[in-house]
Amino acid sequence: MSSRREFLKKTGLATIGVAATAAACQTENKKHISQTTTRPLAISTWKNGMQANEAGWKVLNSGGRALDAVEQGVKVVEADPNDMSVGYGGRPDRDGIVTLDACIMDETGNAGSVCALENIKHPISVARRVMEKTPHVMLAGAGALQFAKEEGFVEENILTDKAREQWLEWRKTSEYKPLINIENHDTIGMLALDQKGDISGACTTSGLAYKMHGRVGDSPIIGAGMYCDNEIGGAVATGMGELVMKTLGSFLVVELMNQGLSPQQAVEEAIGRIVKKIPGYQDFQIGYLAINKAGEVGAYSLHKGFNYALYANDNNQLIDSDYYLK
Ligand code: SD4
Repeated sequence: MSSRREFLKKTGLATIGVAATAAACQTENKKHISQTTTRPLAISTWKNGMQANEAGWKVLNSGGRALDAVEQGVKVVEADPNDMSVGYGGRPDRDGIVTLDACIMDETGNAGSVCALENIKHPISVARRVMEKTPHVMLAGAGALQFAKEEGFVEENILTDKAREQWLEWRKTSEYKPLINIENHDTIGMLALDQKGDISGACTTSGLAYKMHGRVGDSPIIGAGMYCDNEIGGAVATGMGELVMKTLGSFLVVELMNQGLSPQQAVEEAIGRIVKKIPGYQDFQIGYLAINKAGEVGAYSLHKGFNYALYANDNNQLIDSDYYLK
């Protein structure tokens, strides 16, 4: 056992979250207390996580694999034209092209990812094929599209009229100015713990609206937008990807749990790392979710306004995250 873990054990910090219930954590003094659930559980970023959780729960509740739950869950959001940060209906880059980033990780530590993928509605399923059918982890751009087509995915226009009209409006000024919680924060990151106790995660997005063509964010980067270790837990990130990439946020959260922190302590520490290391962090939103093997859950963001969906104990709930900048 590491000395850090021994220290945490001695001070009782490692077990501080164990007795908390989800209800108790909605109270004012929830600082550092992780919500405890029973398995299975599904947790997803933002309000659209509610529909992802519904689909994921069907898999989990019938004894299915966490990997299938997260894929089925995020696919619902990818197909939804009203979510303008993910898949079909996503906002384009500054040249009017929708480019998609996604990654997935299973309970064995296998991972797959695609980035800057065009014209495919379900990048998460392409990422899964990369994981399962290639010796690689990540395929980019034209190569990812070529692979998707070889695998039978159909090329289609995923730029909706609504997204195109908004982009044409934006082009009048071409001003790129992120607005906290509004610029493009509906990326879906999802984690699941199945009945067997296995953990998987998925993350999928069209990235920041009106980004430079070719820009890739944190979401498809294993360890940045999402990371799972089946012996420890999993984490997902949302928000301004550059800040998450510079701190390798999701890996950091999982590693902090490995050192003995609860999910809530770990996500707060990872936000603290951004605060410490990245000047100007106040101008951006970042949200982290984490789970561990015991079914404890953590959520934390830089700014007010991050919410997430937690499906546990047969109940799907939208919960406001605690945050740093009070
Ligand atoms: C990105 N992290 O491309 C994504 C955007 C996001 O909610 O999460 N939006 O930087």
